[in-house]
Amino acid sequence: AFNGNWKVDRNENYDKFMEQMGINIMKRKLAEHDNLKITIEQTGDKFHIKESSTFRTKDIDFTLGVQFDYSLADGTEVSGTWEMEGDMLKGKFTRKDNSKVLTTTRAVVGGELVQTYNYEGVDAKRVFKKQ
Ligand code: MYR
Repeated sequence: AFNGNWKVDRNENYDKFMEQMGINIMKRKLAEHDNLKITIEQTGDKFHIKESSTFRTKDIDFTLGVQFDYSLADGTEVSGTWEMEGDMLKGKFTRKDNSKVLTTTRAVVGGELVQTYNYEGVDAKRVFKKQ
């Protein structure tokens, strides 16, 4: 269900979320319009993700339940896991710089890929359309 090419269509509360993450206003303005595209290829419990945005392109491989490292577009390093719960992917990542936790989910809702984010009490959402 997650497989395919997804392009960000809209954000909800993403600026506030990034502010809570400690990202400065100039980077937030750029990130709000980062034109993020992700390609998801799932094979069993293994995922290959191609991320492309105005900031960078990046390939990510992970296996459900297995911890991996990831750098956010601003350079913040996190480590954590994705797990599947029903039809929803649930991610829990810990920042390496301050040990605080970022949680995120992915689900396909009405043909759109909805990714939620939570950090220190602030929730946000990015909604992607299939290409
Ligand atoms: C992936 O599955 O795409 C890689 C792992 C994602 C880890 C968590 C992503 C959180 C991204 C938050 C970006 C907000 C910048 C402050």
